[in-house]
Amino acid sequence: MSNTEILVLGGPDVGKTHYAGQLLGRLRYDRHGKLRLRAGGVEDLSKLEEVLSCLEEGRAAGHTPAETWTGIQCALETSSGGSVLLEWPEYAGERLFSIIESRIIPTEWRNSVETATGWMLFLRPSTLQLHEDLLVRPTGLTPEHTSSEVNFVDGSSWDDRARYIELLQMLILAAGKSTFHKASSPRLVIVLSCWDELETTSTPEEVLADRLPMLDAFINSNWQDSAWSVWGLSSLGRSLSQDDHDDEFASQGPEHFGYVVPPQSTKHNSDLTAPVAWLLKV
Ligand SMILES: Nc1nc2c(ncn2[C@@H]2O[C@H](COP(=O)(O)OP(=O)(O)O)[C@@H](O)[C@H]2O)c(=O)[nH]1
Ligand SMILES: [Mg+2]
Repeated sequence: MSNTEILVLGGPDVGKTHYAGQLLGRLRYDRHGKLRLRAGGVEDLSKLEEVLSCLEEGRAAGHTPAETWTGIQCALETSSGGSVLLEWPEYAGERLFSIIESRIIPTEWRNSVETATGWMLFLRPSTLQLHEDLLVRPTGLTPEHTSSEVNFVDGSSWDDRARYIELLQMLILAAGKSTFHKASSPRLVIVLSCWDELETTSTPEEVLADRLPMLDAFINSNWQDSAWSVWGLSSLGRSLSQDDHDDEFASQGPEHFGYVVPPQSTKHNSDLTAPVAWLLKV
């Protein structure tokens, strides 16, 4: 059995945990997906079981506590009969952002960064932090900070267009890769999460290029075309609340909700395992 680790990357509140919960449900029960769980192929899934049982009641699950770092291991079977051992980290997104702030990559990350064969970066377009810049400011307006005594630049933290480039640069370095040639490994999946919030008819590539053009250009110039892809993801298909039950969601069951929008497509596909399968070349 080949041992494959997927490094899940993403800040807080981008939908990593709900995706993991829904993925577990699909791997277990969906016989038509590209990947499924081997019988007895998982160790401790209690963290994800909690998520799934909230969803079964039609409720959203809570936030992953900052001290959590769980590596979930599952043995998977591909639709063509192959097997892979998947390692899936579950952690609070704040830990990822602290790498960029402190410029130190802690040991817990280092192993995964070096050994993972696939990186999965979660971005939630509806909550990106994008500060005003020359490109978006209407022409003819004097920028406020030039006439003020204080040199004020909008926003108190990183602009997400720069943040994720910086993150990828640090990880490429930590993985011991060079950017001299375009990379063929690790394979990279960009997940544009909570796709239902966008109400768009664009392809995932169009949304990435529109919202994060610098990141799109950075990846294009450092990864081979065949080694990276962009997916829309809506794990739940709609927004759920932690307190109110969504009766329709509960009565039909979480397995009937959620979809991905595959690369270069605008169509919904209910196989939530597809981006993972793509990373694993299944
Ligand atoms: N609209 C919508 N909201 C979602 C979806 N997936 C997750 N969410 C919400 O997004 C928030 C963050 O999700 P969570 O999985 O905890 O993010 P994490 O911090 O990255 O693990 C929660 O309030 C979820 O209810 C989705 O597919 N659509
Ligand atoms: Mg979480």
